[in-house]
Amino acid sequence: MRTVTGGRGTEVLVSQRIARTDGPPPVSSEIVTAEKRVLRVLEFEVAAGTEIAFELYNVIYTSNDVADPHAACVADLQESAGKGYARLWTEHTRVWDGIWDRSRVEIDGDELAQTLIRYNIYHNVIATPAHTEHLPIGARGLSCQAYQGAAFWDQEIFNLPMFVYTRPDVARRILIYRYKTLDGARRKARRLGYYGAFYAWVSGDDGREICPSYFFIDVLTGRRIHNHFNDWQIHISPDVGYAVWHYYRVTGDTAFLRDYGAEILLEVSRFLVSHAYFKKDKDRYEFVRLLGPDEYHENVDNNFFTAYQAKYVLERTLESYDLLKEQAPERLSEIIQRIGLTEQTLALMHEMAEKVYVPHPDPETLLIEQFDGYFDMEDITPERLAERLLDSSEYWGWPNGIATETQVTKQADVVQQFMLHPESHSTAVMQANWDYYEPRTQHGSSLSPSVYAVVAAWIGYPQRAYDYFLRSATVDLFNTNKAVSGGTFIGGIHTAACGAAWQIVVHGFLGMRVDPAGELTLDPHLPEQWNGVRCTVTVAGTQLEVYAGPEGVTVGSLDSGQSPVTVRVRDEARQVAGGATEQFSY
Ligand code: IFM
Repeated sequence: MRTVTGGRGTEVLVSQRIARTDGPPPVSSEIVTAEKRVLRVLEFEVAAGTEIAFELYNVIYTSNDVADPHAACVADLQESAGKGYARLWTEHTRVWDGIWDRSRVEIDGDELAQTLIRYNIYHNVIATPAHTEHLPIGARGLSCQAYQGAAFWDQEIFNLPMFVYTRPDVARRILIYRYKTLDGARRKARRLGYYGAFYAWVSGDDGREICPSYFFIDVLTGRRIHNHFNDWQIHISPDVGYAVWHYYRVTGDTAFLRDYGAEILLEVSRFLVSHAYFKKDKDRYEFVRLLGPDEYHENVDNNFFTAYQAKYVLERTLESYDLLKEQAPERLSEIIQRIGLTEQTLALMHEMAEKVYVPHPDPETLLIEQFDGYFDMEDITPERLAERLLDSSEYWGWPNGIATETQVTKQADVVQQFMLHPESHSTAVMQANWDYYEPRTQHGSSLSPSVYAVVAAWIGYPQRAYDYFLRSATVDLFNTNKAVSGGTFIGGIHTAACGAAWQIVVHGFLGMRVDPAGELTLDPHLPEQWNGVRCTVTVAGTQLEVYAGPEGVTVGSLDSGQSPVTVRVRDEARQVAGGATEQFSY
């Protein structure tokens, strides 16, 4: 069956071969088309009381995959039927064994958690177009039409870290997708009066912004609500820059930085320079009229998360600029010429990296204000606020939802920054802010519980972390997230939560990360239900098996030909040589 999509003319071929395995072929075969259905009708002569068996071979290709989907379908069908079911099954199992070998997470002592982590990793894998540099990871994967298979920041911040540490080749391809969609991001920046790259909030395959301005309706009046996810949620651009650097830090892939990453970083920083305002009286740069991750509050100034991401990415851009200047000067000049990077803009990047305003923790309370004026708004819990709803499916956010004038946040925002930059604040600051923001967070986004889980594991709340792990990892199993909000269907598999489950276990409970100096560090804090956790990760090209138990950590390099890796467990750092195993006691 051949069909062509209406929007972009993508050809989709679905082909099938059916063979009876235990008797004569059908006496007739006919294709019947009915409204919205194409049926194959087969007729067999079967003696009463007997069964018949078939083998069905199905092949799907689109013109996104190959130039001639029809030829590819026919060739694959022939090859598959030639191999037969048993051999195909063996080959299929081998591929999956390879995937599990690289992304294994085993939780000892908790079958429920083991099942959940496996289920979530599986969904993160199947949502990811691992084979191509041309497609993003959809926020709902391919599970339904919500969000049109398009990427959000979910891709870089929630789905990708698992691949960075387990299948860096896949992470690289997904980041190259962002490189290939730079033109779409440049067009969006220009359209809105900026320069550089303003990535799409909802990015289709060519990077075009496909987030509508009217996403929800006011269910009380039936009128459309104008949200600004697409033009004010600017953190998407530094989030992509953050992921570029994170990938580079964990893999050491300088060729990627040279060929793709540096240009993304420079274009994102050009955008940041063109967006910020310089406040002369305060001698600082500010980002105003924004939405941070908490989407209930639009049109806010100095959102902490956005400002921190911007500063971090400006600094990393300048670092990669210097790196290219030293190691690949021709490539750097080529980028500079092509994107029109002037000395003046470069100087502004330096100045901004120093002078961009990032809200600080209050010296007494240690609290960080989510955005200007947040602490002055009505202080109420989500549960009490919900009593004000006139209709249970009302949208809570901007411009006139029930949360807009209150401190109730849709999802982690300040705490989200801690998850991405664990080295940026002390445990005391993280704990004070977790304690403050957690009771005010409604978790109206499936992204939110995982963030609270990861940070809870770091600040000495392993059981709270465990509860949030269960909540995040079961979001689609128990249908705990709303499927319809403000009249819009947003159900399906929440792929960000699937990717985040891996992060909760590995980054959260094992405390694993590659620190700015390039060392692999571990600081496990397991919940009481778990005896130990074993996982496989790849750092700087070296595959490692890590086990954290009650007495300590074991790190083994899986091949003697691999380069040594420096591993730090709490205060003790050691080299793990190729093929060797090191034990660290607490
Ligand atoms: O990217 C998220 C956003 O943070 C909250 N609303 C849903 C989006 C897609 O998952």
